[in-house]
Amino acid sequence: MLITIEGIDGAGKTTIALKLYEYLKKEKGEVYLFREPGSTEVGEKIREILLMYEVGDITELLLFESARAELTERLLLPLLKKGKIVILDRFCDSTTAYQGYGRGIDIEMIERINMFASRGIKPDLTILLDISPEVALERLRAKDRFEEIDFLRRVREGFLRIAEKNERIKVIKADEDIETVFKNVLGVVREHLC
Ligand code: Z5A
Repeated sequence: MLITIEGIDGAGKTTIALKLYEYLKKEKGEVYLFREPGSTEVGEKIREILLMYEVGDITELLLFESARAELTERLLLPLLKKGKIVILDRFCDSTTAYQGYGRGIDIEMIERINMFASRGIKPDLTILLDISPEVALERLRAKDRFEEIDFLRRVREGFLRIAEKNERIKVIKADEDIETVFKNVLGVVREHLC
């Protein structure tokens, strides 16, 4: 089973993904937690490149997709074939939301490249942590990070549009306290694991 966690920066994905991982590990035993971009040697190098250099929009898109292809090939395909539970902090929906709705690259083309890089793997469940960019920015500011609000607004709208088109995506309000958000996430996950 593949569970992906999505949302704009500061929505609480990493916090919730880790809590879910710890919970499911206790309940189910073998569970894996990965992040995009990253979780493979090459993927982590790509993350470093993306943090170090300002690159063009197409380069950025292809770097995210390269990290994804590597993660898919080395970890996702083998583990999912064995029936393992995998939690993934961001996946294809992030590319559609950020590079498509955020940067304005053609959505249809992004979806085709997403399919190609992920070898057609579809998450069984996607948790979309939805939060206003204003609240998310406050959280990021506390960590000395600054993002552009208009960009985050477009990305959030993008995520919500993707959710409207996909049954697998469950939208969870992420502006509540961590325990409440986690309880709501768990409710949805439990329904899918039964
Ligand atoms: N990106 C892309 O453009 N295209 C792609 O295809 C992919 C990614 C895969 C890095 O992603 C960048 O890559 C990101 C999207 C882009 N762009 N930017 N800019 P990332 O996932 O590594 O980075 P991020 O989304 O910016 O992560 P983040 O800042 O760590 O956000 P988060 O994981 O959603 O939140 P968090 O770390 O769990 O929490 C942030 C803070 O808020 C932290 O201090 C928490 O303690 C706090 N927090 C969390 N939940 C709560 C609640 N409920 N209440 C109060 N405070 C909370």
